[in-house]
Amino acid sequence: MNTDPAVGTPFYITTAISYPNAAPHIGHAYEAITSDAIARFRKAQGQDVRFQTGTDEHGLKMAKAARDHDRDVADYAREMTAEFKAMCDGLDIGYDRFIRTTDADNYAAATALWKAMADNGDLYLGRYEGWYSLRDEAFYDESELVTAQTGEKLSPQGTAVEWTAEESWFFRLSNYQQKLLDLYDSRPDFVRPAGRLNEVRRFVEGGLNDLSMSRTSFDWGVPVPGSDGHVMYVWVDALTNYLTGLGYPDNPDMVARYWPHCVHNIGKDIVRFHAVYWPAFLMSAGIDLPHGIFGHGFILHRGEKMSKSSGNVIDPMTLVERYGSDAVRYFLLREVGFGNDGSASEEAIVARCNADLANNLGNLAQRSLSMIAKNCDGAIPAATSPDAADAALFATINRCYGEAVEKMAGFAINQALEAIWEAASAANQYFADQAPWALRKTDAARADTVLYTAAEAVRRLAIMARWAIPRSADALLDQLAVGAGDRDFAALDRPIESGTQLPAPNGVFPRLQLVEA
Ligand code: ME8
Repeated sequence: MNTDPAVGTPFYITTAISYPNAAPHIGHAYEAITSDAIARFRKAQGQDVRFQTGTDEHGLKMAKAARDHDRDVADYAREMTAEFKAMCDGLDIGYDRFIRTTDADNYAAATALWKAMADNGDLYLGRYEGWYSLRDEAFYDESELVTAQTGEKLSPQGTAVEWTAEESWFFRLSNYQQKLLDLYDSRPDFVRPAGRLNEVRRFVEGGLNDLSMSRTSFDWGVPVPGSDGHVMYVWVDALTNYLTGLGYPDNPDMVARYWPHCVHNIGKDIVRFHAVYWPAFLMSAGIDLPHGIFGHGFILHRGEKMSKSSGNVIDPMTLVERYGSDAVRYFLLREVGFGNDGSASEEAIVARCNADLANNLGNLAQRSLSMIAKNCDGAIPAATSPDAADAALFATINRCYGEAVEKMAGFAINQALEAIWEAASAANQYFADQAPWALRKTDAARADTVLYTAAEAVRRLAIMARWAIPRSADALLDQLAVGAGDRDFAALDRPIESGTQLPAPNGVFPRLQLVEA
C-alpha cells in the first residue's frame, strides 16, 4: 500500500477536540497516543508534519457541567482544559498546537466560515422543533430514536434526549445529499476503515434534513454574526478548530500547504459530524476538503463500556503514575487493532509490557550493553569476525522495518509494532544462539563481533520503535551515545561505530508489577 498522504507531501493530523466537562479518560488518551504515534512515525520518515489537539469548550454540555459544579463556565473550562493538557504532557504527546475553541482566533475563523456559508445562500432563519441530546450535543430525527425498557426515548447512542423548540439558523444540508454521495463514490478512502464509510453512506442515502446551526436558550458559544441572541451550534466552532490551527482565514498559504493532506483521527461515535456535516460546510464555504477521516474504535474496560455510573472509568494519569507513559502508549498501540474496539486493564498492560518491553527489547539491551561495559571497557567493540548469522539478523531487521513502513502507510499501527517486535525477537534469538559469554572464552574476536551486532540491533530497534515509545527509545539511544540528529529512520543506514565510548548502562524497561487498587 502507498503511504497516504504520500511522504513527499506535507501531512496534518488532528485529534477530535475533547469536551472538558469531566476529567480525561483512557479513550481521550488513546486518541492522543495514536495520533501522536502516527505524527512521530511520519516525522521520522522525513515528512513535513503538523499535529493538533485541544478542547471543545462551548455548548450546553459544558454550560451544564459548570452549573452542576457551581462554577463560572469560562473558569471551569480553563481549569478542566489544564487537565487535558497535563494528560498530553504526561503521555509525551508532541502536538504543535493545543487549541481551545474559546481561543480568539477560533472565534474569528468560525465567524469567517459562517459568513462564507451565508454568502453561498446556505443559511436561513427558521424554528427548530425536535429532539436534542445534551450528552452527544446532537439533534436527532424522531425516526432515529430508540425506546428504552422504561418507555423513555433515547438517541441511537443510548443517551437521553429532550424536546427542544426555539428560533434557529439552519444549514441547507438537504442540498448536499448528492454531493456527499458523489464524494464517497469518488474518494472511497475519505472515511476509513471502510465499514464506517458504509454506515455514513447509508445515513446519507436515507435523506438529510436541514441542520439546526444556532441556539438562543443559552449564550455560551460563538455569537452568530449579525443575529443578536444566537450562538453557533457547538459543532460549528468545534469543527472549525482544524482550520483555525492553520491560520484560516488569514493564512491561505498555510491552509494550502497542510489542509488537503489532513487526516482527522476521531472516534466512531462522531464519524457523522466529520463525514457528513463537515464536508458539507466546507463545500458550502468553498474550502477544499481534508484528505480524510479515520474512525477509530472504543477502548473498553475489561470488555465493558466505561461510564461514570458504573465507576469503571480508567484514568490515564493513574496508569502513567503506576506504569510509566511508554507502557501505556505501547500497550494501547500494540494491543488494539486500530479501527477496532479494544479492551484495557492493568493486568493486560503489565502482561504485555513485561513480555515485549522488559523481557524482549529490554532484555537484549540489558544483556548486550552490560557485557560491553564489562568486557570491552564500555566501548563498542570491533566487528572483525562477521558471519552469516549477523547478516541474517540485519536482513530480518530490514525486512521488518519495510513491513512497518507499509503497515503504517495504511494506519495499521498494531501490525507495524508486531513487525518491529518480530525483529526484536529475532535479535534476542540471535543473542541466545551466539552465546557471546561462551565465545568470550574460545573466540574473543567473534564474541566482540556478536556484541557489536547486538548493539547495532538495539540501535536500529530503538529508532524503529521510537514513535511508539519515545522516552524509552531515547534512553536506549542515549546509552548507545547516539546523537539527537541520528534518531530518525534515515539514520538506520548509519551503523554505530566501533570504539564509540558508551555511558554506564542501566535498565530502561523495569519489570512492571501490578499495583493493587
Ligand atoms: O466528541 N474509547 O468530545 P469527547 C476511545 N468534543 N475513544 C473514545 C472513547 C473511548 N472509550 N470515548 C470517547 C467530542 N472517545 C467532541 C469532538 S471534534 C471537532 C469535537 C473519543 O470528549 C471520541 O470518539 O466526547 C472522540 O473522538 C474523542 O474521544 C473526544 O470525545
